[in-house]
Amino acid sequence: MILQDTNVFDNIIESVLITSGEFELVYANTAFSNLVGLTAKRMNAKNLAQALPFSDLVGHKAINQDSTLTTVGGQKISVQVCVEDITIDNTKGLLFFIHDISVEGALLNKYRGELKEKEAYISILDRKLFETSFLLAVTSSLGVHKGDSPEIMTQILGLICNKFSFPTAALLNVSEDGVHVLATFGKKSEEDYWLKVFDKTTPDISRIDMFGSKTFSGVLMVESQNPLKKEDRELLQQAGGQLISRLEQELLYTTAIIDSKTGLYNARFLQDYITNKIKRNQTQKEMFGLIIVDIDFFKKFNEKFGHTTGDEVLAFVAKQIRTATRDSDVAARFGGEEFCVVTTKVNQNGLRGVMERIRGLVEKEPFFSSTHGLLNVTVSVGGAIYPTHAETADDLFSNADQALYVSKKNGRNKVSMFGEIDEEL
Ligand code: GH3
Ligand code: MG
Ligand code: MG
Repeated sequence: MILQDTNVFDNIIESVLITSGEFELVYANTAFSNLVGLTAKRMNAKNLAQALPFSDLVGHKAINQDSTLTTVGGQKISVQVCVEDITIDNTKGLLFFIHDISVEGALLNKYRGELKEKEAYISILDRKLFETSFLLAVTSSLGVHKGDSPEIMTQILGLICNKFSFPTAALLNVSEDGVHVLATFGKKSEEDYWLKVFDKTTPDISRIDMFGSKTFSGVLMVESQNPLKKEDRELLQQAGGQLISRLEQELLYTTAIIDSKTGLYNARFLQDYITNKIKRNQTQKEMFGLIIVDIDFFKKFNEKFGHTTGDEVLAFVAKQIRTATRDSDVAARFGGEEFCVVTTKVNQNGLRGVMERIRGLVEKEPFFSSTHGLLNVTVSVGGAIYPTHAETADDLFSNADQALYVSKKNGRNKVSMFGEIDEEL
């Protein structure tokens, strides 16, 4: 079998090999020579047999076969081989087209790997974006609403339902007193429903415990078709933590400024309030009144009926003061059985009206002690006006107190205004 010195396969990129039926070299192009690492001279039947698994290739008669070529250096190269029977000068031979796929395969694997890595990275970024925007929304909700817990809680539950596609959610508070529903959102708004499912293991209700301090711990409950994923649970816990610490702050603040026996502000709050009011009002000197209310013969309630009844009297008087004043007025328990009220935008006559209303409401409404029945309670009241009667907080308190003293001196259950008491003192 003889082939002309030059032929069409000489300069093509693919490797071409022509052998006799016995796999003896008839022709190999440069590409094949380079691929296998054999010069034309060394391309004998033995070397070729080491390079290509001829029996496998010819036996299968497939047009394209994946195979492995072994180079002279022993390196294995993945190839695709196409075998054809040919006849040259009446002699049968074989034509092999050999395509090196090792580089393509390696590249494909490399790109597949990189693509996977990028996809994983994109999904991590997506998640981070989701988490950050969610937590940001929670933080800004907490920032916008100052001191209005129910509204904040509902809004944050709404945010949670919206972001996680939950149909409904609730926030509960667990304390020594038991379980309380603080807020709900979505289709289940009845408190009873949430209290019922609180202890039960219900497949579509997930419970996320958010521990606050000893005094406050919260539970977020959400309805979701699938069980919560670990990362979602952690994210909700993080958001819940923010909410809880806000509620705790509010609770601490409330405890710091509210008198627990009466629910009115405490003395410290009132003093700060008046001091700041005067400081802010240096130029305009907008008028406001200070009223001091003192329960008459309060010691007797304690002595005759005990401290519990005494405390009930305190709560009763506090309630009457709240009823007699406007929401914008600031009412506080100032000492044992003394109360103060700051009324803004009021003149002397107006202030006297408020004082009289407080005194009258305490005297007229019957007070029933839980253990001792109907008791008579009266209060004495004194008032002074800023800046008419005093320009400092200390003077204002002292003047209102002097007026109160006059009410006491004049027989109790009375009302006196500082500006009108000089001649009486
Ligand atoms: P007056 O008409 O002159 O005001 O007589 P009073 O008895 O009301 O006045 P006094 O200031 O002599 O007594 C106030 C009493 O209030 C003394 C104290 O034991 C009692 N007290 C102070 N704080 C509390 C409290 O939180 N609860 C109770 N039950 N009593 C208190
Ligand atoms: Mg007193
Ligand atoms: Mg008293």
